[in-house]
Amino acid sequence: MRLSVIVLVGALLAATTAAVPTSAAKPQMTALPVVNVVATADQKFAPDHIVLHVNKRQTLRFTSAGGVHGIVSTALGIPATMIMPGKPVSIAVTPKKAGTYRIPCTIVCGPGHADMALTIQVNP
Ligand SMILES: [Cu+2]
Repeated sequence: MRLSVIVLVGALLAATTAAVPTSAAKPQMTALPVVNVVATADQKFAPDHIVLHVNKRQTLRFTSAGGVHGIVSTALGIPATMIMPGKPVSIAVTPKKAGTYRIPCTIVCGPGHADMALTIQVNP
């Protein structure tokens, strides 16, 4: 009896999985890959310099390897965001203007805080 129930559940799962179209439903992959930025425990962004492009949407994924950090950039449309250990945060950015943007850490996080900054270079 128990074996037949397991077989039945297995068959139902297989039928459900098979009913989902896989190839036809996939959208064209036009999005850029995610750029991962780590806020380190010794008050640095790693990498501390990234390159984006005008009018190209890019997702930045921030994680903290130690300490609480923050970023904000009105010029790039990055809202005030806290970066905390165990809580990765993703921000979509579509730069409008070429240039070099220095984004300092917004939360006092340790002795290296004053020098902690992410540089975003936006190319045409
Ligand atoms: Cu800081």
